[in-house]
Amino acid sequence: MRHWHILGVGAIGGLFASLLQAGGSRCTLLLREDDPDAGESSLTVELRCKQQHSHYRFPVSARGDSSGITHLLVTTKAQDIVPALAAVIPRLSPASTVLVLANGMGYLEQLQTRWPWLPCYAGTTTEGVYRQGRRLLCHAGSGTTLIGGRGESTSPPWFADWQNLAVNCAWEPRIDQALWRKLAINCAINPLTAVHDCCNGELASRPELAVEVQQLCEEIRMIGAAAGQHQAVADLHTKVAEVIAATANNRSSMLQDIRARRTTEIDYLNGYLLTLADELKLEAPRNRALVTAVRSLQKQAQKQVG
Ligand code: KPL
Repeated sequence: MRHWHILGVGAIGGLFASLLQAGGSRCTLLLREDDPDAGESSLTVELRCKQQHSHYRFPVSARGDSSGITHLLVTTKAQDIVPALAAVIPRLSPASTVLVLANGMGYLEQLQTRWPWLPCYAGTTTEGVYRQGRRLLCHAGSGTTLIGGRGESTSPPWFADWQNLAVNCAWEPRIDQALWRKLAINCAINPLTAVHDCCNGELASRPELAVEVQQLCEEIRMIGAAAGQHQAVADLHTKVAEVIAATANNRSSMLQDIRARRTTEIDYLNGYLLTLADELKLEAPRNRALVTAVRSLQKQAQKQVG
């Protein structure tokens, strides 16, 4: 069993740290210097799942500590991946493994450019987990976690730890396709909920928004197909309608970020699509308008904070 360090101890980070520990791995949480628990030597995460409450105690390490890291799970927001990794880079080596579980795309290229020697893997999950308190998580729905590495058709030895998890987790030889599928769904839902300040279900129940979803799906499908991701965007509108129905009462992560005056993942979602559309010389007016609108909401919200 390997020793995993977890960078980004939100809902997804806390869930997978708990699952890894329950499966027999060692897990250490990496906290930011400004985290209220940064001075502690350990902390407890409570995980509620149906009627069950489980407690997991983890050692804590400040990001700036000096001990080496062999296996790193990164579960920050997409825009925080590079700065968070920069804080622990002296602790990593070419023999380390970095696994990023995040929304969006574009971060793998940034990591590759900045630290070409770093072995990076990526994953995507549909586990439904949210925070009820700072260290109190509710595992509300089971999903699937797909993990892979570009050009790696078979799983490396460390993946055995992930096969021990008490959730559905598989090695995905076509990880880019899986990331693209999740990207396309998030791009069709998240910015619309942020701009219209609505829960996911309203994108289906309000006819004027349902039309916007359909038109946006068509534009995303066109960009995906032009980028060679035909499989990932096939039936996109149907898949998006299914996710909207399954998460009707949810507030998307982007709407939550806007309401909490945090930076959103827009640059790694529709912003990523726009860069691609520009490279492919495609018009993408709907994505462009949404990127502009979300960036401006973000700016306004942050002005109110500062
Ligand atoms: O992943 C999501 C998010 O909010 O980021 C969806 C699928 C849209 C659920 O809210």
